[in-house]
Amino acid sequence: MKAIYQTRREDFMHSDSCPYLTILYSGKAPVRSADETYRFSVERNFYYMTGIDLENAVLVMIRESDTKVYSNLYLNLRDEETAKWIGGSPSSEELKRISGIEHIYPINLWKSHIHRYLCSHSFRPSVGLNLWRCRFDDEPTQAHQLSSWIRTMYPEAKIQNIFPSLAKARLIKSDDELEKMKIAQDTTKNALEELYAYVRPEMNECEIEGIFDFSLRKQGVKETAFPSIVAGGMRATTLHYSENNHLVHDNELVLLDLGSTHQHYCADISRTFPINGKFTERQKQLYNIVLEAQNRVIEAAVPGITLLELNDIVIEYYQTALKEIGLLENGKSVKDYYYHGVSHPLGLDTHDISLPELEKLVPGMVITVEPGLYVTEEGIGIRIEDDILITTDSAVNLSSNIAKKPEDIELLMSKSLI
Ligand SMILES: [Mn+2]
Repeated sequence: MKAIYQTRREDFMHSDSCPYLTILYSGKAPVRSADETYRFSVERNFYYMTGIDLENAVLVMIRESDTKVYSNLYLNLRDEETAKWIGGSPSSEELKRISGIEHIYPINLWKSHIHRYLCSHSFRPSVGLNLWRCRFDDEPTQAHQLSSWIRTMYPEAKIQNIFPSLAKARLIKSDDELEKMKIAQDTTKNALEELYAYVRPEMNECEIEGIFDFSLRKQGVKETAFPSIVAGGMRATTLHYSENNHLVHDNELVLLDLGSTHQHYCADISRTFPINGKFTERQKQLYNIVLEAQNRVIEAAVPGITLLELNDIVIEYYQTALKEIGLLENGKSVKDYYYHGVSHPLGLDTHDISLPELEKLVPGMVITVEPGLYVTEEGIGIRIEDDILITTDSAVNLSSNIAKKPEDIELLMSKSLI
């Protein structure tokens, strides 16, 4: 049977305007201090094409013909001496089995190999590199450095940025990817239920975060999708609050924005709950407005609609709902209480690879739906976030098992573990 990654590479290399040669790096762990590095996190496009989670590796894909794609993997398998210090690496048989790549070579050979491809053809070779950078002042990546090297050494070669093609490919999730995303949902659900049964007033946010992490570890999950947000009371009105080190007092709400992973596929869930296990009437009133906004967006999430249009649904509903409860007085408008987008693509990255022109829903896409409401004058921040699969019919809520009705959350919180 063909490895799924082999089919993926073939589909990618045969897609429209794909270059003759494509190179992806797995990346390496950044230096932390002295001889320490941060934990390695594989470059997701490399992982998407190989299923291999090792640093300092290079994938070279070559489109030999309209039907044939050659893939070479370059990396150093650890020798016995290195293994004594940091453990062994998977065997080349294991790497071949996972990735479907037949040709595995030591890393020092890869530039001499591409030299052959770049020099031995009558046509002008095109080389695909991922030249994307998040911010204009980010350091050049290995791909940028390679691009400069190729431009100098092989001026006849044509460099092509494959970021748009990668975004298009990763946007639509295969069944295999959806399976992994569902597992990340399940472990998130279990950890949240454990958290609900454990929390108490006067608990520190970092302890609450610790319960979530501990539950994930018990389920064999080492990696969260992103640093968890655990924000009590007023702090929940800071969208990307990251301190997680304050006590949460009786009668306050806690906003959680967190997620588990499975083989790097992310869950991204927000839930808001009362630290003492019981919503006040006012908290419930505000909470139900957010919940209703979320339901409306999920219902509208069908192919053809844009992420911006989904956000307009929230704003339009809030115009009426917030007015009814007296929040839109004294010159206040919806944007004083809601100031972010409702949705982003989700996958191997939490804010998954995307392009502005791809922000129109198509079947197979997974997006978050996360309206919020931030009432600073009352010290209340609420966000409810689920992960949604777009299909040709109605949207499928991948997080539907994770409690979100106030009464369901209260029930889980009444099951005390201590
Ligand atoms: Mn999100």
